Amino acid sequence: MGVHRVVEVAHSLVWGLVALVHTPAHVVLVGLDSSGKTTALLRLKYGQYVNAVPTVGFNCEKVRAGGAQWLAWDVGGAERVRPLWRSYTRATDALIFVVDSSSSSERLEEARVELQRLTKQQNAQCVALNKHRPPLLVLANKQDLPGARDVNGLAKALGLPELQESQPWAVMPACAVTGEGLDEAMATLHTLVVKARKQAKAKK
Ligand SMILES: Nc1nc2c(ncn2[C@@H]2O[C@H](COP(=O)(O)OP(=O)(O)O)[C@@H](O)[C@H]2O)c(=O)[nH]1
Ligand SMILES: [Mg+2]
Repeated sequence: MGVHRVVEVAHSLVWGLVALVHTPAHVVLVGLDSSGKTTALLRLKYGQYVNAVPTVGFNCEKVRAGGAQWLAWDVGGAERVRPLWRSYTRATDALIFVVDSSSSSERLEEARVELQRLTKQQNAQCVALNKHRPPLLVLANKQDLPGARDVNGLAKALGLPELQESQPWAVMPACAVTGEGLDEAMATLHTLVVKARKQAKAKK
């Protein structure tokens, strides 16, 4: 390898790293209505509790969390708008599926069906486009409420261990109202995103 080539490779490596750290990762928040998506997003944005009104359309905020910059999209979760999730999740770097950890078994089952549908669709899209799967963070929200399930119980109820091996995922506890756990959850997601980007680069 000539000196020029070495410099070239070193240059592209350094800029690759800079891009990894500074380009905001696109992340989409999905989940059933009232799971706390907007509260979590506004908490991340303003560092305090903001009373969220039910989301019409979507919210988009640039936030810093978990040691990274994010461009976060919060899409409504009502049944009639769930088919729209697909358009937002197509080209994202990561997904956050927010769950109300205190919800009834029926509601959790509804969440499981939506989550499995979403990951299946995304899997098909990624295979078609020859892209890697964006990592999935399940945010076990509302941990402050009585009867909230822990992360293991939620992972099982949502069928996370049965997801395809090519789908990176993590589940983290949080309370969007106080902000507890949010930064740790975003740091975990960031680790998965960096890992996925590196693997995608290595494949090229
Ligand atoms: N106790 C508790 N309530 C929460 C939490 N996160 C959100 N909420 C409440 O749940 C309701 C729905 O929240 P919202 O963010 O609008 O849900 P979205 O429909 O998923 O965007 C609101 O009344 C929030 O104040 C949490 O961690 N704990
Ligand atoms: Mg909302």
